[in-house]
Amino acid sequence: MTTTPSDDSKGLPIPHTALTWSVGGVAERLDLAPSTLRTWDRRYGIGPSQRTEGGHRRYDEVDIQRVRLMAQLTGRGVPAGTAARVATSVDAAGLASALAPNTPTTTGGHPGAHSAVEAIVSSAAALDADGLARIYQRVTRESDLVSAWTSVLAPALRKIGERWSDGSLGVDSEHLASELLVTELRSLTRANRARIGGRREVVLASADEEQHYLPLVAVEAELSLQGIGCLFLGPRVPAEALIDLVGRSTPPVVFLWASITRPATDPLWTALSSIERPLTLVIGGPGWPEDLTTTSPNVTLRRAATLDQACEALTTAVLPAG
Ligand code: B12
Repeated sequence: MTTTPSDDSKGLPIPHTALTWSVGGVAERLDLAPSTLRTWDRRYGIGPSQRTEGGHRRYDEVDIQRVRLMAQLTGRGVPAGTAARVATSVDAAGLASALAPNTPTTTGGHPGAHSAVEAIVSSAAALDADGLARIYQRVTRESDLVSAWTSVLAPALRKIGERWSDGSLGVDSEHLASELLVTELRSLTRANRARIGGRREVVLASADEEQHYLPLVAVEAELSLQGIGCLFLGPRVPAEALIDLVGRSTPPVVFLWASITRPATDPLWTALSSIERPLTLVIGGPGWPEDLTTTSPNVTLRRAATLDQACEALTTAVLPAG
């Protein structure tokens, strides 16, 4: 070690300093094995920006914070290759903000939400299927599902959507990220099968021509935790088929999702007027118009803005009062 700067507080702007550290010094400071530091340098380029004349590694403050971020991400289960891509893609300011103890994020409510979102998006961009599966598993087991969805999974999906839209991430990444999330959420539902038995009390469907259905899978998983089973119809359910189903059989509780803006004259609303038995219809997603009402006396229409609200409305409709 050449010298020991006294201030090592996390999250402060990283000082530009001429002071540099040896492998041993960094290892001691960050509580890592020297061999780990050498491996990260050799394999992933997470190393010092300088060497002594004799070829010894010399880390400056920015190098050290990059190693710290690498250690933090791998410590949370992010695969080393993906963590390295994240750590090398940010500059000094990005490192300071990623390492800040209470990084303000748009997510909140889940430990490490900000870096989990980043890790999901980076793993999707890198088509790192194993890494994604591991992060999803960790995130869904670290807190309750509603928090995990609201703070991490939905923000990550929105970010993936933005990156797809600006052309910086391919549709292959979008498919991979959603497929693996479906797998993870379904494993939660399967784990609750015994609690549900054979009951199917809520119909889950996406609107006509609507391909997005991930929120249905999240609702299915959350309801399964509460012992409520679902009839999962999935994406692109024609209005007539849905109305026919709820007209002739149980259950009379339906959750309907739309991400894409619905047509001004949605056939569903015409079809709903023919319903002859009581139906609770909960709608969710940005595709529905603001001012939706139904004239059918048999239909109770509820709008849910969040996963939590959707599950609350569905549970209330299914479970006997009191
Ligand atoms: C994954 C994905 C896909 C996958 C879907 C896989 C699957 N199994 O569902 C695939 C690749 C198939 C796909 C296809 C398409 N997609 Co897409 N897709 C997405 C992505 C990344 C996530 C979808 C999702 O699950 N969203 C649900 C939550 C996470 O997001 P949200 O609805 O914005 O959340 C808000 C609320 O709904 C609420 N909320 C969040 N979670 C929940 C849960 C519940 C239960 C409730 C009630 C509320 C709620 O909170 C948020 C704050 O307001 C979104 C990005 C996005 N922002 O949604 C794009 C996105 C929806 N897709 C988009 C597009 C354009 C398409 C395609 C038309 C592309 C194409 N040209 O083919 C097709 C759709 C064709 C069709 N007719 O449906 C656009 C839609 C723009 C628009 N409004 O018209 C988006 C927004 C991407 C973008 N930024 O441009 N897509």
